[in-house]
Amino acid sequence: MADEHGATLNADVRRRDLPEPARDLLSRVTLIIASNRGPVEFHREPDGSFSTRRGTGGVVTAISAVSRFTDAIWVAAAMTDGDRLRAELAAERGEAVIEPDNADFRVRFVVSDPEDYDRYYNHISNPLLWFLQHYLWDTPRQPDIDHITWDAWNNGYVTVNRQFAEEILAVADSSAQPPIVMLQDYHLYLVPGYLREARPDLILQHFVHIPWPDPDYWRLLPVEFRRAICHSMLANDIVGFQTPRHARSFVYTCEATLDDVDIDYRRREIRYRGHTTYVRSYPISIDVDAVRRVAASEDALRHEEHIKTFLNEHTILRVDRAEPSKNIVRGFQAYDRFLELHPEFLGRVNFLAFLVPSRLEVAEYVDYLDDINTIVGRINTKYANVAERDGVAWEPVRLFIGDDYPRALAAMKYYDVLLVNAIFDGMNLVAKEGALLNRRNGVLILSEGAGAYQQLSEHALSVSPADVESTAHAIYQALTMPPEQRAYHAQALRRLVIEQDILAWIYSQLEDLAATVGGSLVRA
Ligand code: GDG
Repeated sequence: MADEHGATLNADVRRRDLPEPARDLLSRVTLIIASNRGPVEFHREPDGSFSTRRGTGGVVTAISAVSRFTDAIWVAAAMTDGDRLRAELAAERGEAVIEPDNADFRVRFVVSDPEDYDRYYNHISNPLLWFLQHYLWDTPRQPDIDHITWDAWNNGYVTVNRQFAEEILAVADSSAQPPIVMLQDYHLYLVPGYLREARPDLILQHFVHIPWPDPDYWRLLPVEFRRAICHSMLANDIVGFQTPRHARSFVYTCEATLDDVDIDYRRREIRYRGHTTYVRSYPISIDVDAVRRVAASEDALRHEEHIKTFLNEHTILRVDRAEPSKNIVRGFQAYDRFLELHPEFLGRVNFLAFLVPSRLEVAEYVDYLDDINTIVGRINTKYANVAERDGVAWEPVRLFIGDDYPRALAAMKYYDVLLVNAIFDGMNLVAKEGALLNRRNGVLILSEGAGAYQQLSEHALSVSPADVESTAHAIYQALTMPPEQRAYHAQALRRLVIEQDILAWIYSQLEDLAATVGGSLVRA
């Protein structure tokens, strides 16, 4: 049995090491990671020196963990003025890579013209690709692919992807060992094609963090965009997705988009113009130790005291970036419906929502935040004066808006129900963090559209994301679940998360690289 933080489980099952073939592969290569956002930010201090701020998140942890076996270099867009200045300094000094203080890897920045970057990031990557891949369009009205979109594609997405490829090539060309390039996500779909053209010998792997929709939905994009994306993605040796479902959709999309693909469905291989791409799934997870550390930090403990004042006999929680794919508004509609159906809960349950404002330069995100505020105001007004709690009027929903990760983790310790009803989600790490940290044997309500569903659904209450009525019933079912059943599922969820943490994600990718393409390095 684990203690309430799962410490025993941790010691028992988690510390597997990097398997030998993968370790052997890493000892013979240089690992190049490329992602839009890098693992470290530079800032210029008044005395002219540079300070660095390390990024957080699973991918950074995963690469740090394997960087002791290999030389790892991270290529990323320069985000801050400090990044750009540091990149200029590196160019003046003729440094191929920058060595940040206290980092496990070196970095190289892609410095783009701000307008190109804006077209790449704010016109194509986020409003277009992200929306497409989460099926977010109201299709009779959106998207309009107009001259602005075409311009953003040709003079933004293509431009910045080419720059990424150039910087990666500069690193690869100066590396003494054969390079393996691990590309991250939808910002960089065109990079593998450019890399393969220039260096047919490179080993390329691309992990897509978000869902991959069916080929019919991709048809909303111009055929030139689709072809360019599929053509380039098939320059990879391995393409990885969060779930087998997304991997399958990718195979179908390539089949529907390109004429000359030859697909082996059983082996999950696509042959295209003499090259084979393996299509695999690697469910991402959390860094169990790091999440526990932040949750136990002074900062989190301080928040905990405050959060406790908002708990009720029953507490429902949600934690999300405030954006449409997370389905926050329908979550509140379901809560409202639950209160209508079960007035016996009036005054006895609080819904706490910790929301991080996100991508406020995209109009739909701003509108969505307004919709959230509107429905919360409506629910709180509707139930004002129906009940009291500790002598004050009951407030059924409490919104916490802001960027505060320790606070969000602190809240996860106290829910009775965690509502994760995303319409579509690559994985959804909140479901996993909650399962790890919660101390009340809380019940997970989980959308079928979340990537996490594949791993966690057996121990969660499933909801179809648009089904407000069933979500209301699920809230009731969760709040009335017998304690022993709650405990059983909560422990099973925690065990699953601990067993398959972020190291399992990176290790399985490296094992596949060693098994499928490692041999070609020996021959080279
Ligand atoms: C992509 C995919 C996939 C919470 N409050 C704050 C905050 N958080 C943390 C959460 C969690 C993370 O942010 C959000 O997790 P997601 O899974 O939604 O990840 P995204 O980065 O949005 O998205 C997603 C993921 O990539 C990994 O592959 O799971 O499907 O969309 O860890 O606890 N973080 C900060 N401030 C907060 O207030 N900084």
